[in-house]
Amino acid sequence: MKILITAFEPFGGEKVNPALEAMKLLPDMIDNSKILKLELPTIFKKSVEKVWQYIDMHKPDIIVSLGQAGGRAYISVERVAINIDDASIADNDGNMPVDLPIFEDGENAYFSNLPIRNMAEAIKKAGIPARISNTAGTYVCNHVMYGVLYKIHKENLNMKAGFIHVPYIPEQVIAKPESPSMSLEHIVKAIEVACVELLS
Ligand code: PCA
Repeated sequence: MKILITAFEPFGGEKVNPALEAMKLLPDMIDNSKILKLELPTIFKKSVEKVWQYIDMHKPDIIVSLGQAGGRAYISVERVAINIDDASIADNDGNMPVDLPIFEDGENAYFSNLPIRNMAEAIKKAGIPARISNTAGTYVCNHVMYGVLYKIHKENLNMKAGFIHVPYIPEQVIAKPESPSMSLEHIVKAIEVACVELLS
């Protein structure tokens, strides 16, 4: 099996993206499965184009995309991606789409086809706060989750895909100490545990 992990570059004025830092620390193999890693630009369209190209070239069995959800205190295993781009801040290329469908010919929403309940439970069992989230937002993370699931549906690909949002890491909240954060070690552990679970 090949698991593709994607993560985004920093955005919104942050110096790091905890999802990207966590991806870098993941091992190259989990449970006999090869872990492929791809960094994505935090840019509408370009991010989806890049992951589509990679999927066509490397044909992973499973795609787990990661992103930062600043303000959340727990690992969020996302249930659903919706067909809307609605940005409240510009992406890293200055785009700020409002109320626009991602793909005119796509469904209103696609559900993750990963075992999200088991993944969230496994992360909690490892001692790390986690829950299923019913919104991946309307920014670039939802855009990529939607774009990958759209491709899987349209091309009838035998692939599983989903999205995990992670909290800020402590160094990001020094100037905003009311914001929750989680250690990078816990975030990495949570993703590893989630991968082991979805392979089981
Ligand atoms: N989080 C943003 C986009 C990139 C990232 O890591 C989001 O939740 O949409």
